Amino acid sequence: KQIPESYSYTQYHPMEEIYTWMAQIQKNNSELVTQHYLGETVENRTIYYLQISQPSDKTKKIIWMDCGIHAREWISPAFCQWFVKEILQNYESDPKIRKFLQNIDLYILPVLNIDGYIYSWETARLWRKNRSPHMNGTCYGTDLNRNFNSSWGTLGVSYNCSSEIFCGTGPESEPETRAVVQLIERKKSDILCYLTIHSYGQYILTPYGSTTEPPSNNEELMRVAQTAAAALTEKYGTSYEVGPTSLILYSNSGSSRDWARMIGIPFSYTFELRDKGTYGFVLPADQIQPTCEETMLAVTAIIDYVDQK
Ligand code: ING
Ligand code: ZN
Repeated sequence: KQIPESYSYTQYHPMEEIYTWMAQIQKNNSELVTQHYLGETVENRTIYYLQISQPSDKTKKIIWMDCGIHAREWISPAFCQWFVKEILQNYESDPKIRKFLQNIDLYILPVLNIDGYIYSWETARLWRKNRSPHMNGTCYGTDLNRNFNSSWGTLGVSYNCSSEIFCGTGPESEPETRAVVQLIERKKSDILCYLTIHSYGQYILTPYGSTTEPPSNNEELMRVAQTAAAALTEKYGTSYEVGPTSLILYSNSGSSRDWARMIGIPFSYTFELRDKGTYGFVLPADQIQPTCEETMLAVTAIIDYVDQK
């Protein structure tokens, strides 16, 4: 497979370069990768996701992974790109990849909150939300991870548009949220697993964040996440905690992970990548490689498990 050779996976990239990267990945790997339109942002930028599919007539299950829902969590888009690179680079040599791709298509969204990501690069490094204007343009941004239709607006949110956790004017009020929801709703009977990548804190979070009532398959969800975390730790000793947000952190409503589980996707997890607060959102570029390597092991463990289902 052909990975654009000049692209550095150990640096953070501005959005323009990620757009170019996506187009190149599809062009160089056209038998495996398709770039699809997902929707548009508040500021009318196009959101794309990459579909990695081995050619065959079989109907396959889907694993969804989104990155860059929060603008300042730069390690997240870096991981989605790393993940795509690893799959393509190892496709020929690793029979495990070819085997799970017989049953599974990968849908990878490198950056959902594109407007926010650009704003974080150009104006305010620690910007979190999208860039929707409110109150006649006096305050900006909805927290996209409070905007999904999962007990929307009830817990761990704010109705004040200047808050970091402003949940929006209603469930799915934001075009970025609706873009994800429309695709996932259309494909949901085929989606086995929904992964959403954030930072920081070193957690694999299980549903739910909005209630302490466990999902029906809680035991299995926990067991798979524990296995994934153990695989991750084995690489560099990085410690991860596993559990439902509502128990190990604090409750919040409107997250994409809760929503995905609530509409019936059996496996739904939030990853909170490195670190535990030393650098926080501003994780130095020299940690991109080890972070992505260890996270790759966790995600692969989840894929391997759901493939056996
Ligand atoms: N964390 C997620 C957030 O949306 C979360 C998940 C929720 C963590 C509640 C802790 C408590 O806030 C990040 N980093 O965005
Ligand atoms: Zn986040």
